[in-house]
Amino acid sequence: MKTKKEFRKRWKLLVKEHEALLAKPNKKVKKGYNGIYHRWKRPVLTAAHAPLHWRYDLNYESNPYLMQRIGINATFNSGALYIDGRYLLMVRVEGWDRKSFFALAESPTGVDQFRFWDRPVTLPETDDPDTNVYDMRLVAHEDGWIYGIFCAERKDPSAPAGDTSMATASGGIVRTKNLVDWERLPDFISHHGQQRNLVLHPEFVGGKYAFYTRPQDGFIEVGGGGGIGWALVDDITQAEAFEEKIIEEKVYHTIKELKNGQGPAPIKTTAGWLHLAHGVRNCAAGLRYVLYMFMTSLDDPTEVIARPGGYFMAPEGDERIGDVSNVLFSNGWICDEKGNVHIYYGSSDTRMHVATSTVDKLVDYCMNTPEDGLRSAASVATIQSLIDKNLSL
Ligand code: M1P
Repeated sequence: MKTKKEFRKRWKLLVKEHEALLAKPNKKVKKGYNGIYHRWKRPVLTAAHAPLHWRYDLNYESNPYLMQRIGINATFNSGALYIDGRYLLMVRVEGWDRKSFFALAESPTGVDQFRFWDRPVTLPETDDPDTNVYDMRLVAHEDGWIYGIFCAERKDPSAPAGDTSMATASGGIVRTKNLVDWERLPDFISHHGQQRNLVLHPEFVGGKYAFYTRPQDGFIEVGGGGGIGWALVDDITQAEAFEEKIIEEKVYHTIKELKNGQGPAPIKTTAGWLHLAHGVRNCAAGLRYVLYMFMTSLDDPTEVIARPGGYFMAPEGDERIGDVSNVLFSNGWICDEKGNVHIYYGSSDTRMHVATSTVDKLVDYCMNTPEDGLRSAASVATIQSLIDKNLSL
């Protein structure tokens, strides 16, 4: 048993270490800059950033050893929102118990000093309680509400006795005006399979709510379906998609061969909607998740107008290692009033990072990066034509 004095001493040390971590400044990585975006050196959030009072019972009588009673395993895949110069992340926090939940973290700079709000989000449930919730996209819709669209996972009721892995995924929807009080709406109803990657478009289209969907045959496999779909919904308080049109397909022998999914809601630019997405391929080492971009037309958001080939960002260095290794996933980015873009991405289902760029650069990247020619010979031809162009200078 520790004495009260030892207890206090250890607590002081914990607070000191935690504060030092939260105050660590971040640094732009300048070495190897590709002209498109800068990575930042430190993760912006890790499990260790979780507030101490979420984890420790601070009462000497009930916790004389000052043990951590509740553990946080990971902080990743965060939605993002920019309000009055404040950078907000809706973080997927995963506990030692494997349950994910949501918590807001805020920073004045967008690249460091992220601090969790005092309490995680108490998410209202539907009549069919969620087992696990994750990957919330935050969208300030033109209807005046801030929406949180996330994956609601439940045990598959049709699972045979003894099967403890079969699950279902649906699009959960909440909305708020103040980021504190959340109203849960019925889950998105799809007639085209499970939905683990649902995203709300920020504007009405033809007077309707528009969603990026991903119809999938099963919980993990998208199967014969898949691709980034588009669905219009009359009433978001009873969201039901009768039709889903695939606007961005998965393609053989590309970075999105196995599956793909819309990342955050797209950013509106004068040249079109900028999209960030993830693409997944399979290999002997398992699934590899990378980020890629594309653009759609302002007149018709279902028309893809730019398809830069290959990946935009792939796991590098420490990002490659984590609970689910070789994964980059993004469901949040922020465009400020000056056109600066903060891209928030999770690495290997473990921690959160930021990369920075600008709208102008990202549009240039999308419009002028050659498309994937889908064959080795086409890739070589693309390189040859760039060499020819350079040699003619
Ligand atoms: O584990 C990698 C990712 O797997 C899922 O993404 P997808 O549905 O595209 O396969 C999600 O669980 C995501 O959170 C996770 O990062």
